[in-house]
Amino acid sequence: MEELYCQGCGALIQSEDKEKPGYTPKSSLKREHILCQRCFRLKHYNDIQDVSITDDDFLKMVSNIRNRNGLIVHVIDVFDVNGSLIKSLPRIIGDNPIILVGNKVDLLPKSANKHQLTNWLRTMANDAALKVKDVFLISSTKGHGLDDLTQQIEKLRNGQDVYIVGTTNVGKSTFINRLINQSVGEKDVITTSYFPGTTLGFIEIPLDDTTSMIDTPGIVNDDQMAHYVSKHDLKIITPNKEVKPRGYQLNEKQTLFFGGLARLDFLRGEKQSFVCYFSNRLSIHRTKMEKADELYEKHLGDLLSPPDDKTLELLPEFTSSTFRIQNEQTDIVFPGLGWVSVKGEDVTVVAHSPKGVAVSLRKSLL
Ligand SMILES: Nc1nc2c(ncn2[C@@H]2O[C@H](COP(=O)(O)OP(=O)(O)OP(=O)(O)O)[C@@H](O)[C@H]2O)c(=O)[nH]1
Ligand SMILES: [Mg+2]
Repeated sequence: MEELYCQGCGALIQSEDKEKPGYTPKSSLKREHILCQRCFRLKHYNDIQDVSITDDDFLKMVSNIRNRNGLIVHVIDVFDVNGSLIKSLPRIIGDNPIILVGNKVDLLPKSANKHQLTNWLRTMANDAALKVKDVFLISSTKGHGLDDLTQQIEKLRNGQDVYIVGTTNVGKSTFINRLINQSVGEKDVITTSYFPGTTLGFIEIPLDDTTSMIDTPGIVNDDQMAHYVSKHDLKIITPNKEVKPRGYQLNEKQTLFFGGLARLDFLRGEKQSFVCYFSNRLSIHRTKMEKADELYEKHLGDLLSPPDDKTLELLPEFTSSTFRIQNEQTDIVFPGLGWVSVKGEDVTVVAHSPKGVAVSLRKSLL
């Protein structure tokens, strides 16, 4: 019998085990385009079914690219660069050439300077010792920047296959859907969702008679906040439109809570502005540092929410790190949540985040 693959997620179609990827009832196998039950439910009910594939299985699958030839398009999420840039990419894709693509630019404030941002991404790639041929900024949902990128892909691929690679949820499948939509008019061919781990196998979209563009499953980065929150809370912390910067003039010994998922204490320094870039739906709460512990203990889950009850079960305890920032506009990054930008004329802050989601500093993005 011919092997069939789900058009939405790339899983091998089977009719034996409902719990395993690719399950499709026998009655649906006669259709021209086969969609597995999980994709069907995701598309029509936005309901995700967990599958029995481990992070390691995904990594192994994608690492097959090492033994193939093609152009690698490494898609990252500009709202979560630290969480989505894969530093170990060469181990996964061998010495194939790489184009770096910052997706979801529509989430950044319109005032963001695109040229500067592109250079900034190039620096981040350099710092991570990733050699990239070119850098692009796009929005797959809005369609921004796609023409320049596709032209460059065509030029650099040298008649070979193109692999779309990245951490989960950066928008790889949405990007390909956009291209399919532009070329043949069909919409939402590949399954996409705001849950991590949507694509389960390689999905080949023909570019010509002999070569394809290949969607791949997302590489899982354990540091990502997404693994510690409920589906409900994931929706709240994931921005879905342009993020409005929220500025706070803080005196030392004041604290900001980001829901109850992270906390920033302004320990020492002159009064100054802290500009916060988080999903507009995530509430920020200001308080005095001396009252912060009590507030957290009493109001985690209500005033300070998310976490909801489900997230509370998953969420590791807070750990804290102290940072001293001098003389440079700096972002304090809470991976997968957002960041706080400070001018940093000698500022000491203490950042609290769930254990495993490590806070870091970077030169300001905006
Ligand atoms: N705001 C915004 N959201 C986007 C963009 N591209 C994708 N998304 C959203 O990001 C989420 C993940 O998109 P997918 O295309 O499923 O991501 P993926 O990289 O294929 O994810 P996996 O298959 O899990 O690895 C969805 O909710 C998309 O709507 C974009 O350009 N802007
Ligand atoms: Mg996908």
